Formats: sequence, C-alpha cells, structure tokens
Amino acid sequence: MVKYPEKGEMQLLTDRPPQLETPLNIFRQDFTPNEYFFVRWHLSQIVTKIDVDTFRLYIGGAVDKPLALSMNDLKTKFAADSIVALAICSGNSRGTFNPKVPGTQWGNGAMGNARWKGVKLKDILAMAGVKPGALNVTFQGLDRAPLAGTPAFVKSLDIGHAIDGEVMVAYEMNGQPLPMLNGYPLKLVVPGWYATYWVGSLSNINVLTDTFHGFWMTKAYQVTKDPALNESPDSLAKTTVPISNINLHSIFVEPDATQPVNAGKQCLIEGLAFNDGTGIQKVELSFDDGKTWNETRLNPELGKYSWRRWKYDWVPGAAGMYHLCVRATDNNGHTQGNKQWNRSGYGRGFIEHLDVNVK
Ligand SMILES: Nc1nc2c(c(=O)[nH]1)N[C@H]1C(S)=C(S)[C@@H](COP(=O)(O)O)O[C@H]1N2
Ligand SMILES: [Mo]
Repeated sequence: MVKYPEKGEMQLLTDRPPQLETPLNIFRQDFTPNEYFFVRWHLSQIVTKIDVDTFRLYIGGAVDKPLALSMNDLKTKFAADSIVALAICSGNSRGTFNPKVPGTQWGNGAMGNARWKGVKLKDILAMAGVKPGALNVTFQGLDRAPLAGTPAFVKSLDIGHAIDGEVMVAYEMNGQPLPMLNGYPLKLVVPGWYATYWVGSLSNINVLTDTFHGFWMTKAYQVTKDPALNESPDSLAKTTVPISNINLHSIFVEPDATQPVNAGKQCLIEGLAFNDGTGIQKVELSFDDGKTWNETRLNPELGKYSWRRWKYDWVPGAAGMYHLCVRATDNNGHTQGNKQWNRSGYGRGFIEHLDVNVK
C-alpha cells in the first residue's frame, strides 16, 4: 500500500506513471470517495501542478468559432449538469484472466462510482458551432510522453455520441474538484463507456471532418468485432474494433475470502453488478456450481449508469469449503456466461467464483 497526494492507502501497480488500485472494502458504499478512486495514466509526464486562473479548455477544428474557455467560463456561461456514472478501466480484473495476458495486472479495483458535475459537451460544441460534415471529435489532456516517438494520448468519439447530451466535461466528482491524480481540473465523462475515453486533465477538443486514426483508437484498446467471439491464445480474432460499452459483470466484495466464516451464523454476502446503462434486472448466487441460482436483494438504483449493489444473507449449514458463483442479468434479459477470454484482458464479463472456508 502507498500514499500519494490527495489519496488514501492504495495498491500501487506501477509508479511511472502512477497506477493505483482501490482496495475492495471501499466498494461497500454507493460512491467511491475521491481519495480512494483508482488512478491510471499511460504517459509518464503527468501534470502535478496547474494554475487554474490561466488554464484554458480549447475547442477547435471544424467549428465556426474556436473557443478558449476558462474554468470560470465553464461554471458561469453554461448550465451545470450532473450524472452518476461508473468509471471502469477496460483492463479492470485483468489480473484474474487465465491464461494470463500482458498489461497491468489489476484486481477488481480499477473502477469507481461517482456523481459527476460539469457541462454537457453538447452545450460546449453548440457554443463553438459545429460545421457541417463533422464526423469525429478528439480529446487530449495535458499529460505528455517523455519520448517524441510515443503517440500522444488522444481519444475520439463520433460526433453523434459527442452531442448526445450525456457526454460531459466534468469539473467535480462527488461534490469536490477532481484530485490532481484523477485528471484535475477537467475530465471527459462518457457514461456507459470504458474509462479509456474519459480523458483527464482535458485541455483540447477538436472537431474533425474525417475519421480519427490515432494510435490509442486504432492500435490500442481493440476488441473483437464480434463480441460473442471467444479468443484463445492460439486462435486470435482477425478483425478488431475500438472498445466501447461496459460489459455486463458482477463481482463479490464480501466476505473477504482470506478469512473463514462461521457455520450456523448469518454471513452477509455482498457485491456489485454493472453494465453500460442497460440496467440490472437481477443478480443471483449459486452454491452448487451453477445448478441452482438464488436471487439476491438489489439496492435501489442510483442512476442507469451507476453500478448496482446487491446483498444476500447466507447461513452456511456445516463446516467445509463452499464454492460460490455470481451472475447478473440485464434489463434485456441477457445473463452473464461462463467464459470470455481475450488477448488484452479487456471487458471481463464472465461468471465470478468465490471459495469460502466455513468453520
Ligand atoms: N489524459 C489522460 N486521460 C486518461 C488516461 C490517460 O492516460 N491520459 N487514461 C484513461 C484510462 S485508460 C482510464 S482507465 C482512466 C482512469 O481515470 P482515473 O485515473 O481518474 O481513474 O483515465 C483515462 N483518461
Ligand atoms: Mo483504462
């Protein structure tokens, strides 16, 4: 465990750039406190100091009127908007893939649920005036690569997505300014999509009349074109597309599997389920390897892009090892399946297991 500025005790996965994972017990609350919110950067030159008085968000490219907006402009010239949304790294839970895949070996803590406040991207683009023929919008922050050859971290969205009224430029999370390590002073919020699009220390928005082909869209963060396709180490998909929507997934948060629980006593099992805004219809547990399933209690919904907490009161009868499984079903009736491996360890979405020692 380490401590970084504005952060609580976190698990350090890499230090240059910093990648910090949230301890699992922090997930026993609706919102993930800013000081425990995971941290993930790609380029080692991240911003550690910003003068907010001179900071500007630049909007350019295929617009009628390029803009340079101060923080004060964002807070006074636009209506404030707020949304609860889960930010989850595409590589969350990668460390649990079997066979192992290269990349940061995250447990389940590369995600967090927050209430974001800021300005609708649609309103900012309307002020700039998007020119006819616009296709893509790109986003870049103030972080830089140490070597000239490393591609800048630039992400893009289709224009239709950018102006859907949900994508937001956020200046607050959970009622506070963003911690520096989470992209202060501005972060793009793309509800329902993996956090690779949630560009932090956001400084440049560019409207393009063609398709953006940058490294971080066309080479990195690729998934199989057919989402149902299972890759295996010796059978990799030939056609890939940029990752997008958050996959349906559910995880255990309690009990802590390293500690035994008591036979004949009530044991609270709890966890999280989430997806891309489709919503969670039910979460079920199995104690017999998937033969029968028991419905858990869902906590109230906090918003369609929020995670959903679930709970189950279990009274284990006798001592022994118990093998638990959890699966979620979304509001379209789609239930998590058993296996889904991919070479990059992205978008983990299959049924999770927990071995509990009852004594
Ligand atoms: N400027 C910038 N924004 C970025 C990144 C980055 O490297 N640079 N990484 C992205 C990825 S992959 C993730 S998972 C999230 C992590 O956000 P956090 O550090 O606030 O948790 O930021 C996204 N936005
Ligand atoms: Mo990520």
